[in-house]
Amino acid sequence: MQQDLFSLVDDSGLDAVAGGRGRRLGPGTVLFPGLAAADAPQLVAEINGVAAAAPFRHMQTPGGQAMSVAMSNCGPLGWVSDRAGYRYQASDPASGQPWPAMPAAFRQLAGAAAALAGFADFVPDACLINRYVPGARMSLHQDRDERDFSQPIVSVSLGLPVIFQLAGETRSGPRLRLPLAHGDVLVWGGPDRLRFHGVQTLAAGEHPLTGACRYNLTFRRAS
Ligand code: MD6
Ligand code: FE
Repeated sequence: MQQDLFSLVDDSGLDAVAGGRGRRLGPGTVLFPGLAAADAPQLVAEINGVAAAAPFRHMQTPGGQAMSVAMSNCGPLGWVSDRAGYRYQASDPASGQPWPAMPAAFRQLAGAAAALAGFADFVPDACLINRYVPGARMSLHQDRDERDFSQPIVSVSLGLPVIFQLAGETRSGPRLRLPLAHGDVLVWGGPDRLRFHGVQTLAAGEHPLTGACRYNLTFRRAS
């Protein structure tokens, strides 16, 4: 009863998920503002550890252009792009070595966020780490290099804020412009799994934990 009265005066209750910790943005999309903020110092330390073994690099698109976002990976599989195309592979092409192990804190955060969004038993086997500096962007794309589209994706933003664009299953049509800030976790899957999305150009700034950059962790079940 209390709940019903409250919802009359607070619209935000209508799309609340997981006791108000998440906000539903689509049938399979939930944003958890600040969910990773408390863990962020540890997450950034783990990123630095991964990057010591598998340094950030600007991969080439299949068309031969260097991407503005610098990338690394951890976990059994890593996402790579080069003239041959996009794919997942178990070794870092820069070193020939396996990607660094996925830190337990990464796996736990991804599994917990997916569960809060209603995707039970998500066990990622790939974590792509994106590093954006001012001027970097990611153009509109679909994530479709994974084998099983019934598995969700968990995306964690750290450091400088950015505007994330969310379209439908075609490039054209209306786009939601979603600000993503430090510690925000976005989970999507189910009917939203193939939505087009992109990241607008990062603006200059300084973040106390990451300096002049934004990191994004994208957790996926690739195999
Ligand atoms: C980024 N993220 O936020 C890039 N893809 O830097 C993605 O491309 C992405 O955040 C699928 C699901 C969530 C994402
Ligand atoms: Fe993506």
